[in-house]
Amino acid sequence: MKTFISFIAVAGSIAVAHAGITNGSFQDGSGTTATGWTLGGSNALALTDADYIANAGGYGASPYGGRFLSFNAADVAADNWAYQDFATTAGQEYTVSFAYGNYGASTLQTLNVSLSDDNYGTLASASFADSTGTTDLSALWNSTSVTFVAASSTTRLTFTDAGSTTSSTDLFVDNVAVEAVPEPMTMLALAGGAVALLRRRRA
Ligand SMILES: [Ca+2]
Repeated sequence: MKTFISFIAVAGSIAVAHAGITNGSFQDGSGTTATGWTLGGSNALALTDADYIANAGGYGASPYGGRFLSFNAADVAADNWAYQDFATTAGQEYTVSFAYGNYGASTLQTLNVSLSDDNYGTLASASFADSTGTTDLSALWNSTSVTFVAASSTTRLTFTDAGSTTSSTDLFVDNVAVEAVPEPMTMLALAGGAVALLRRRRA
């Protein structure tokens, strides 16, 4: 029996390496849809650089490919959202990284990010604000991350537009990725290797 449990533990740790977000750069989709994502509210859109350049007077291009997620385009109210459920291993720590930015006027934009388990219990949540707007699609991005510990085999990542200002300003999200945080023993092994290298250099 002990052997059987050990086998499951090893299988679980192998599965962690394959966890990930589908279509984290919003490149796959058609029109205003994005493969792997559920977009909701009155206006959460996966749009292209070309849409913005043609319709909103922007210039440049997203460094994360030609498509990205846009909230409150065309000055509609905030409260829109986008979510995706992805495979996780309970007890494993993960980091969700992404880029967000304020397109248009320099008014406050706020992005809420939450991770929830399969009972909709909140595992982590954070709020990101950007009050510096630009119409340069290549320059508006801020890269950041949120860390959480999974509690079930599926975790839901939700982005919500929490901005109070929507006139002449849009909130963008792109380059979403999830990675398992190495276990403490792995970190110790890596640190041990670094110390050994330093000792070798000094010798
Ligand atoms: Ca993209």
